[in-house]
Amino acid sequence: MATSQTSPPIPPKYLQEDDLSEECKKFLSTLPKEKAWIGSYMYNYQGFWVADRIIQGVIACQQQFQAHDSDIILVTNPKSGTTWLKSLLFALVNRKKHSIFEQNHPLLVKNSHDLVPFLEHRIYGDDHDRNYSSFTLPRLFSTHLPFTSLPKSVQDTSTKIVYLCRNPRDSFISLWHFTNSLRLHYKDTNSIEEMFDLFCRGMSPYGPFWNHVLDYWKQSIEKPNKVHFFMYEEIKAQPKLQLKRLAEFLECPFSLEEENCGVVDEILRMCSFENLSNLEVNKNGKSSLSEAEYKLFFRKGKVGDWKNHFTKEMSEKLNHVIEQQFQGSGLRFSYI
Ligand code: PAP
Repeated sequence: MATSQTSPPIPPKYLQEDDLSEECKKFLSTLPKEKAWIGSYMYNYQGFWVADRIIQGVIACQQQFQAHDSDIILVTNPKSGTTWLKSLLFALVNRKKHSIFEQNHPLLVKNSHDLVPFLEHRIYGDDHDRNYSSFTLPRLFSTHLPFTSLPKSVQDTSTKIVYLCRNPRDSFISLWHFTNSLRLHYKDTNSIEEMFDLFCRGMSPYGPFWNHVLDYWKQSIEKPNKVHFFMYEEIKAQPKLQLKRLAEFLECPFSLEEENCGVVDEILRMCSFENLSNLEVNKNGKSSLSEAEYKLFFRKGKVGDWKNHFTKEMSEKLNHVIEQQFQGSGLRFSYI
């Protein structure tokens, strides 16, 4: 009698590990490895932790990406507000080309990850536009790469870097939820205790979290015209002020007329969690590159959700780590 055999469902692209080149697999075998937050393993490359699926793209962009003087690169630790700031940046920088009052503004039909690509999420040399030459100027990109691992041309040109930082407590909670949602394909989740331990030991994607933040923080002090450093919590608290500062840093300040016409307010409204998370593309769309559902990038969008998850012991442990890692830097994270 024939038995009916069902083959396991094909995993989404973000979980596929078999499309790595032989050369890359060989290289990975020489690196320290640790349990990954989503797939099988993450590897320590140039002092930071990165998933095997991404590493090929990281190396390719380091070798091949050619920055232009007018480029703008948004940098974040994962889950620090990347999707939000990509939207704000796109709306801000392209406001002459796409009026923020336009009925068919690109942000209404596309997720900001499709408008502002991650440098390391594509394999160069494929059939895509190799040097992003079809992009209009100024070109907008993003990356999670630590400062010392950026493609050299980013440092050698007048490319501007916008760094968004978030309270590590909330970044951790956001990351834990996000990676567990992606893991559902395996029908298992990672416990908060296990991932918290990895996070505190610096083993999170692109971590250690603190090294990532501190390197850009120092650069922003040394080169304030090159690196603009600000916090998710600051945008939440003073959105108008922070957006205007960002516009000044990018040398595209708002005119009085724009302010009077409500352009600043409309950009903030357009990019608000409430507006973006309710758009069709963000409710039902997914990334063509990774197949991750866009709705996963909109969870709560709040400051202080960590308090709903941390035990007293977790709080004390992370306070201690934060104190140790950031002491003397001048950087402060609120407990709110
Ligand atoms: P990424 O680094 O993987 O691209 P990222 O966009 O930084 O992810 O993380 C998503 C977080 O930003 C989520 O936080 P939460 O889990 O604490 O809720 C998400 O809700 C939040 N977020 C997304 N869009 C907005 C927005 N428009 N305003 C405020 N927060 C937002």
